[in-house]
Parts: sequence; structure tokens; C-alpha cells
Amino acid sequence: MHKYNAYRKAAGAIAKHPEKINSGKEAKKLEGVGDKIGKKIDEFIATGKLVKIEKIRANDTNMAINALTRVTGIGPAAAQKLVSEGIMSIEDLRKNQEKLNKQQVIGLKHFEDFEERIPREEMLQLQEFSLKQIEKVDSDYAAEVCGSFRRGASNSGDIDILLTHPSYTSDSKTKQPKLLHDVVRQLESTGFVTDTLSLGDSKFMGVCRYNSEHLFRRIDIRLIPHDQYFCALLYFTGSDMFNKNMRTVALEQGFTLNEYCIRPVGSTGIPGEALPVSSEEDVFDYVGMKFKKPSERNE
Ligand code: DCP
Ligand code: MG
Ligand code: MN
Repeated sequence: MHKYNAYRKAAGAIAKHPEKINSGKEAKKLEGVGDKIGKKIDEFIATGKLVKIEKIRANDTNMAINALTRVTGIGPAAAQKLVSEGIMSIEDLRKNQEKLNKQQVIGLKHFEDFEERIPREEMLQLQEFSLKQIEKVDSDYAAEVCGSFRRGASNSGDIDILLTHPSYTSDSKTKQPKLLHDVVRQLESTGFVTDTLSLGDSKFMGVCRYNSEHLFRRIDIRLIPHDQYFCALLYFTGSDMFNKNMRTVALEQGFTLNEYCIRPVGSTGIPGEALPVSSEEDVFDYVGMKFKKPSERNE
């Protein structure tokens, strides 16, 4: 007999039995209760739970968390909370959108599209269009597509654009959100940018589409102070593994390197002033590494 039916039959027999059952041995006297189910009854009486069921529950929970975190905007904590409220799948999410914030609703709306990687050919189209629009707003901008695309990848997960402008440096007394916002507004006005996940003074995260024949794609634009451009370019070109390794080398050579700058670390352990950087090569030179082209930075 199939397991499912075996358990149903046993449960029925136990339910119908007029007296309380106090052990597996007692239960086994009933029709349809055998050794295996008798053992389960003993385990439940002794411990108040069944290891097998706990395992199945834990596994279902993990599978559900893994499914939900595939949605842009749902991290492990949000997924855990949703699962604790009984949301076990993308399908469940679609029926319970009132539980999601604005960003997560957009992530869910484009769930299938965002799972697809962007072929390089389309990345080139996205690059050409967005850089042209940026130039249109103000030809003093400099902008570059970095991330896996700059490393020469044949496909990319999203489009990462770095943006800078000579009027914006790290010692500017005031931030210049307008520089980023003008670009985002321009890209929206053409219909290229279709959704905003978040827009701050220096970072835009959103959704774009080349045209209606194409999928919706994730786009990130970061506004970088002019003097920090090359450290940012190095960082956002990656890969993340390459960055980790280069930071380790930098530390060994007495420098601390991040997405903003490179600083010497003296014997005090306190980083000094940011060193002048006017190319990626400068950073490699400081830390004593041979220059690597973006395509050589995959690990
Ligand atoms: N980055 C990093 N550490 C992280 C995340 C990102 O160093 N934890 C840097 C290196 C990445 C770059 O930012 O190359 C862009 O991040 P992406 O997540 O967009 O990564 P990629 O562009 O490399 O890959 P993908 O093609 O999947 O977008
Ligand atoms: Mg990327
Ligand atoms: Mn990105």
C-alpha cells in the first residue's frame, strides 16, 4: 500500500478507537497500524514531536526562502518573515502582494525577465542608448558601463553605469543630487527607464528596456565624485573576487583600498590621506601589482 494511504488508514483507525492510546504497542493492536507507525507513536509520546516531520518542515522552509530571495528586493530576512506567514512560493507571493513593499512589487512584476541574463549584443545596444542620452543632458558628463560587461563577459546580469562630472568632487561642500536626477529624468522621459527601485543623491537602481521587443533589465547608475572616479571604476568593474584579492594585496603592502580611494596605513593603523589617482594603472602601481586589463580580472 502507498505510504500516504497507510498513514490515513492508521489515523482513521486510531480516531475511531473509543479509548485513549498510550503507546505504540497499544496502537498496533488496531487494524492498519504496524511496526513503523507504532514506532512513530512512541516517538511522539516520548518527545512531543517527530524528527522526520521537523526535517521535512525545515527543508520546506529553506526551499521557500531560496525561492523568495530570487525576487529583486527580497533578502533573506524578508523571505524568512514571509515564509513564517505561510508564503511558500512565487505563486503565493503573487496572491499576497499587499505584504510587499514598492520595490519588491516591481521585482515580482519582472521576476521572469530579471532571471534572464543579458546577451552582450543587447548590452552594447543598452550602452549606446544610455550614453547618448547622458551626453544629451550635458556633454561634460563622463559615463562608462562597468561590471561584467567591462570585463568582456558574453552576458551580464544587469547594466552598471558609472557617472561623473567635473563640477562634482569629494571636497564639494554640497552634494549634487541634480547631476544624477537629471540623467534619470532624461532616461525616463524617453521611456527607456520604466521603474525606479530606489533613487538617492548618488545611486539609482531601476529597470530599463531597450524597446518593446526586449526584456526588462536591471540598471544601476552611480554618481561618483570626479577625484574618486578611478577607484570606483576599478571597484565596479570587479569581479568581486578580484576586488577581494586586490584589497588583500593592498593591505599587505600597507594600503587600504575601497570603492572611493586608496590610503596608506601607517604603523598606527590609522589610514592617512587619500592618494592622488588619475587612472586604474595608478592603483595597481601603488600596491605593486602588474596592471591587469578588465578581461583579466575575473578572479
Ligand atoms: N562588487 C563587489 N562586491 C560585491 C558586489 C559588487 O566588489 N559584493 C563589485 C564587483 C562587481 C561590480 O561591483 O563586478 C558590479 O556588481 P554586479 O553585482 O552587477 O556584478 P557583475 O556585473 O560583475 O556581474 P553580473 O553580470 O552578474 O551583473
Ligand atoms: Mg553587473
Ligand atoms: Mn549591478
